[in-house]
Amino acid sequence: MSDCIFCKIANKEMDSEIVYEDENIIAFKDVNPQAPVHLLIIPKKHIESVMDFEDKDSELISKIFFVAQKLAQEFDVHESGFRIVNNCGKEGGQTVNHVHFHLLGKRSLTWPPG
Ligand code: DGP
Repeated sequence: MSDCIFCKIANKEMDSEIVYEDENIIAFKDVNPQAPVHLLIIPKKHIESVMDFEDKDSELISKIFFVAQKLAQEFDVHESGFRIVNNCGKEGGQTVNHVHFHLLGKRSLTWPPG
């Protein structure tokens, strides 16, 4: 989608600190980090939210979690613990309408979220 900032990041039309990339997935540092480690993992193709996942995306969705696992190891939060967050829709707190998974770590995270 031409006006989607995460599509622009995926297409390298916009700068970001990329930490992982393959054919279908890209991960980069959040511009407004809420923890010392705050990464965003996204599919390169434009999918608006979790509610738009289709059966054909199942391999992609699974891969996203394996990328999260790999990044948790690389960013050394695999033992201390970390959180994977998806905000879906308005009341879920989604502000960018290109599905993304936050990986947060390196601080003690509280529950429940605000
Ligand atoms: P959410 O609220 O779940 O939709 O999270 C969107 C996140 O995206 C938020 O933590 C800030 C981040 N973000 C927004 N614009 C940019 C950007 O241009 N670059 C990067 N790296 N992150 C962005």
